Amino acid sequence: MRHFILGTDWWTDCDDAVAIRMLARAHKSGAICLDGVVINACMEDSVASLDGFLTLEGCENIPLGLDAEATDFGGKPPYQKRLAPFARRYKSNADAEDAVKLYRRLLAEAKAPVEMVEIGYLQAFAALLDSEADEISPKTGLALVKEKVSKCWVMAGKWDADGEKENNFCRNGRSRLAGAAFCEKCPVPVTFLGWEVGFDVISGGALSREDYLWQALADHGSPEGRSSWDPMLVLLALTGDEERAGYTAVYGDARVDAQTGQNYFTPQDGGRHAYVVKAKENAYYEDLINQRIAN
Ligand SMILES: [Ca+2]
Repeated sequence: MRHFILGTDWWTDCDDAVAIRMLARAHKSGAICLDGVVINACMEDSVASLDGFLTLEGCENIPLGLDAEATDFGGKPPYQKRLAPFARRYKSNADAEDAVKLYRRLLAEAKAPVEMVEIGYLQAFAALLDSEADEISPKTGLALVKEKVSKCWVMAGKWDADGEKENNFCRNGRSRLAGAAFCEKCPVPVTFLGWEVGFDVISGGALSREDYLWQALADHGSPEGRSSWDPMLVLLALTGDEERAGYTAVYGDARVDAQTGQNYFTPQDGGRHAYVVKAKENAYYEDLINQRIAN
């Protein structure tokens, strides 16, 4: 059984919700185990709305963590107000475990390799890498990741040219520093899926109008479907292999400028980083995502 920990901004956009349905369904069917979810952008209803969404998806026992200091991303997503009343376990942000503590606890307890799926900002992951020994584990965060994590799948960056800017790295000072630190320090293989891959792959428009996931897309202003950055990253992670998932992987070393958030890539055989380039038509990915989220 493959194990995953998800990091999500669960913020103003709705593609996280599409992606989380895909992971939740894979978890519920027994295909994978979703060990926990960390929210890395903190809004008034972040935790309650995610608990509400997972409850509606039939996944009521997945632990949630939050970076409660990440209140500086701005925005007011209406979909969260709509989902928060469905919360059962986590009624407010205060009910969630600290993001780094949850990462550390899940990794310390892990008996099998864990794959990290990141579809938001990287500051909580970067803080994990910097974390020291504590009551949860005598190991540093870096050592825990090295020992327990087999692979990171990350939606971030724009890789079709050097010096490009993408939201998950560039949003604010916190995300820029985190992107730079993550690329520099993460000790295990990382595959990035960039902005250029997902922007013109549109999913979710065929959902039933009675579906609360469709309502989240509509609340975002995307009733006919939304760009598929996060769902494509999750589809890639669930497939578990870049080529089988319909991509060409370019290996090398990724770098993010800590001041500007611009990303750079130096191709190199055997590099610890990769970014993916689509090898199929957009409809290929759209159909697979829409099948996985359909009622
Ligand atoms: Ca996201």
